[in-house]
Amino acid sequence: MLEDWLIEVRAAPTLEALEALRVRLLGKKGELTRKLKALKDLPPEARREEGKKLNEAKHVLEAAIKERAEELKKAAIAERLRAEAEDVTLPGLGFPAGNLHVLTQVMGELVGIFERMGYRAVLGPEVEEEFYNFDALNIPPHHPARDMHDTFWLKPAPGFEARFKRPMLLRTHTSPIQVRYMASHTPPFKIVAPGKVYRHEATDATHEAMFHQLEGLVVGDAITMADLKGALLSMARALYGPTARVNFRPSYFPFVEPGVEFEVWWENPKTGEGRWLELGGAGMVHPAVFRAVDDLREEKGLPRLYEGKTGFAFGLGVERIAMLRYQIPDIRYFFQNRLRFLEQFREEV
Ligand code: YSA
Repeated sequence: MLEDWLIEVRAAPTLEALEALRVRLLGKKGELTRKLKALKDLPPEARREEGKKLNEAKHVLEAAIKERAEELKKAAIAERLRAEAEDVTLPGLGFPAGNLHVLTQVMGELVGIFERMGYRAVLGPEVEEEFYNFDALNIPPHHPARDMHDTFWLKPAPGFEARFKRPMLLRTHTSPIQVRYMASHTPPFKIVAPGKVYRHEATDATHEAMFHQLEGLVVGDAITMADLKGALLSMARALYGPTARVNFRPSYFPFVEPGVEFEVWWENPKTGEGRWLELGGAGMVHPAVFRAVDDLREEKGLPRLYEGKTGFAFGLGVERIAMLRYQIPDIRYFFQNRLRFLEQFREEV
């Protein structure tokens, strides 16, 4: 009898089954309990003997149930640990990798092309003084060229008037960097200056109120238009391949003389069709700009350096180059920050 019960106890599959078994054997109406209750009907001799046997059996059974309960509890914990374990050897999920904005990539490529030709890349402020953006570039007040650049003028916040010693604006082109660089450096030098520029213009497929330009400036002795054309041709070939050509059309910018607009012959690699694309303005640095720079240097107590120097400068729109390269039909796509657009320009890593 006891042996059978012990077998059952040790085989109880769960804590619930074990509890049911305990009730069945040791509960108020349990099998063993009933036997113990029945002792009173036995003659005294047999009662003592049977009572001893049954009480021992009860203790053995209780100990066995306790032992089995411990076993089952341990097994349950082990099972939970197994089920909830993290597999630290699994490879991670990984983060989606970001990528540089397509315009940042194109700007980097342009700057790299010029750096390989020995140019130094420099930056200038986006919040600029009227003097550098216009006056020093031979665009005096009321000059009609100011109308070509619809300007965002800045007003000082109350209490900051003292910081605005001269009228301030958001630069309308990267050309003010020419003046800033010349005022603090000794020629000869070759620089390019990439950056954001701002114009208070109505937006359409090819015009934005904020866009990017790349400025170039080379100053030295006996620099000519041929050097300018050579520099732009090298850029065009690096960008669009050996069939690229550069064309100059006479144009007017107050800070160059002669001034040109330059266009690049671009052949669509898919169709083989070619066309001229206007990329920007360029020319030979106007003597009035050299004079303004020397006046500024004199004000700062620096020697005049630019009389008799020659130089060329150019400025181009970066969006236009990117639009052409990737057949992007609308400049506004660059700045809408839609991932579906931006993710197309993931760099290979
Ligand atoms: C000219 C002669 C130099 O010696 C040096 C620089 C220059 C360029 C001059 N500073 C300038 O800003 N000329 S520009 O007004 O014709 O702009 C140059 C280029 O910027 C344009 O050819 C065009 O590609 C781009 N651009 C102009 N307005 C834009 C624009 N791109 C997008 N949105 C706009 N609103």
